[in-house]
Formats: sequence, structure tokens, C-alpha cells
Amino acid sequence: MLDTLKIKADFPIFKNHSDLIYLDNAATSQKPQSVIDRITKFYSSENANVHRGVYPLSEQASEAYDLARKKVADFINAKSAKEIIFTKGTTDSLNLAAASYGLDNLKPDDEVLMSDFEHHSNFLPWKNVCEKTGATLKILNSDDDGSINQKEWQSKLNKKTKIVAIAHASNVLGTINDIKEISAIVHEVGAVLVVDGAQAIPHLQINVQDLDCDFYAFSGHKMLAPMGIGVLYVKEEILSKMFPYQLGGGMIESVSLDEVVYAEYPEKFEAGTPNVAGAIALVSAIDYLSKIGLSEIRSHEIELSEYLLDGLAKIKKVKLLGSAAPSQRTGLVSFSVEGIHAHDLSDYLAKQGLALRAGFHCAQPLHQSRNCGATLRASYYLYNSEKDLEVLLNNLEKAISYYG
Ligand code: 7TS
Repeated sequence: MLDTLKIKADFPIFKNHSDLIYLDNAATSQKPQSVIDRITKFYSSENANVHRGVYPLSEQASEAYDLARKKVADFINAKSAKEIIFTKGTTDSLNLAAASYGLDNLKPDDEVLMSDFEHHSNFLPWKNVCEKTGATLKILNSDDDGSINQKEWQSKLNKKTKIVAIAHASNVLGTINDIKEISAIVHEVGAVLVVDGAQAIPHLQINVQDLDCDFYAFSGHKMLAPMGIGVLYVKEEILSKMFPYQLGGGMIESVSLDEVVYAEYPEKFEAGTPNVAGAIALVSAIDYLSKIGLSEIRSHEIELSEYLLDGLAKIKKVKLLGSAAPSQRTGLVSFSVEGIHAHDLSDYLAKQGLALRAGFHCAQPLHQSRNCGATLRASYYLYNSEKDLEVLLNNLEKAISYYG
């Protein structure tokens, strides 16, 4: 297992809140000092707008921003840095994909396919684009463990399907989907595959060429980087079929009253002043994760999942969501307790310093399809230990006897 005491020492939040047991990493991760320092350094000694000034500070900021794009491309093994569009986060990335690709490429009679476990950030933009274009939105129902069976794919995917938009990992079930297998069947019918990678990128080494997806969206803030920076990877052959949905400065070659010549991608899709500090600090987050090692982080989380799933199975009235196999999950477990509202439980746990999320986790259709109310979610990361989960299990038992 990872040396979590040593890792925790790199994250100032834990010095400032010594009793905090942070188990809400699926909402956002904490930030290491190196990331915080990088933001401070940018604003203290490097701040200038990019691609505008010809003075040294602006040129250096532009260089650092371009280098960040290259580093992100390498991190997810994109073929080229041109395939990396910086956004505000996953929500922004998915809205960009839906508006810039979906609106122009869908027609009435076309079909868009999604799963029942999508986060609202993936579900709503595609639902909206379907309503505007007359395309039909179809839902793939997942099994209890969060997987989608062959029969479901065969009955819903066909030649009319033009877009399949699916999470790499569900933020409620934690289930990791086999994107490589999905991309093969999606491409067989000539559709494009949009992957919501928000819950996968903090935990798995992503290789977009190997996955062979057409879009891959993620947020920096769930992988140690600041809030407000995210990425939309788009395969180069798709980029030419997209029209920017935000227009403004920084994305044109020339403008006259009669004619606009747009810049090349990816700048074409980044209207306005970008989050330069965020992009640069995302590189520091990637460096930090790479130093610890994504495969070591993954093994650590699997051990934590084993421990937590075992512990929860022993507590009466607890009902688990998702797969029983730790290796099928990212670092999270959602559950409900018969007869006790998740918000009551999370209130009780919060008083003991435990930070967990309770509710529908922006995935209401999933809770409806499972016919269950609000759930409690524990999501852990590289700085969490078995001890954190032991405290959770002990306090959960106390909470159940308190309310039960
Ligand atoms: N997609 C998935 C699968 C997510 O889990 C989230 C955020 C998003 C998209 C949106 O990401 P954002 O960075 O643009 O907000 N999920 C959660 C969560 O589970 N709790 O808080 C945010």
C-alpha cells in the first residue's frame, strides 16, 4: 500500500484540518503543495495573456501554455497536441462536444445512445441536442453491477446510431466500462464514441489511441489540479467536422465586417482568455501523480475497496450499489441503509470529521432506474488509508444504532 502519511504531508488541507477524513474525492480531490505553488508562481512572476503580446512575459506564458497542451497530449497518449482542447472541466467539454459536433451532425431519424448511469453533465447536453435536431435519445439499461450486457447493446445499437456518449466510470456505481470493447462495436455501425472520463482519469492510465474513442472529456480538479481547467480530447479527423459554439477573441485568423477566417484547431475552440494558470498547474498535478505512479495508486485503491466492501457487507441493513469486485471499480462505494436517510447518516458522520457525499450525485436517472432513494458515497484516493475507512465503518455502525 502507499505511504499515506508521507503523501498526506504534501497536502496542506490536512495540516489545516487535522481531524478531516476526506472521502469525497469523486466530487473533487485535494491539492498538493506543488500544484498550489505552481499557481502562485504563475500569478506572482509569469502572469500575462497568451498569444497576444510580443513582449517576453506574454511569449513565455504562451510557451508554457503550449507546453501544457503537449504534456496533456502525452499523458493520455493523443497522437497530437492539436487534439487537446482546454476547457473549464468535464461539463464544459461535454457541452462543447454536444454543441459543436452534435448540433451540426445529427438529423431527424438519427439516434444517440447513452447509458442509464450518466452524470447529468453528459445526459443533459445530448438530450438537449436531440430535442433541437429531432434525433432520438435511447438509453442502455445497465445490470446491477453497472455493466451493459450484449443483449442490451444488440437491441439498441444499429445503423441509425450516430453518437454513443458514455462514462468511462460511473460516479455512483464506480463501475469501469470496457471502452476499448465499446469503441469497437460503436465504430462497426459507423457511430462516434464520446467518453466522459471524469471519474476514470484520476485512477487509470488513459491511452486514447488504444481506447480508440473519438472524444474523451475530463476535469483537472478531480486529479489534484485546480478547479476551472479541463480537457476535451477530440480525434483529429473529427475536429474538421466541428464548428465552434463560442465565438470571440483568440480563435480567429482575421475578421472583417464581411468575412471571418477562423484559427486552426484547437485554438478555434478556445474563444476568450483561457485558464493559463490552470493548464500549467494541471501539468504539476500530472507530474505529482506520475511521481507516485498511477499503477501504484490503482493497486492502493483496489485494496481500499476490498477493505471497505468487506466491512460494509458485515453491517446489517447496508445495501451496496455496483460491482462486488474491487478491480471493477474506481475508488468509490455508494450504498444506502434501510430505513435511514443518507443525509441523516452523512450529518452524523460529518460531526466525526468524515466528509462524504449524500444524495443523487447528479445521476438522478440512475437512482430512478434502480428504484432507490438518496445514497451515501465514500470515495477515496492516494492519501486515504485503511484507518480512514475503519473510522468510517465504526461510525456508520454507531449512526445506524443511533437512528435505527
Ligand atoms: N461526469 C462525471 C462522471 C462526473 O462524476 C462529474 C462530476 C462530471 C461529469 C462533471 O464534472 P465537472 O468537473 O464538470 O463538475 N461529478 C461529481 C460528483 O460525483 N460529485 O460532485 C461532482
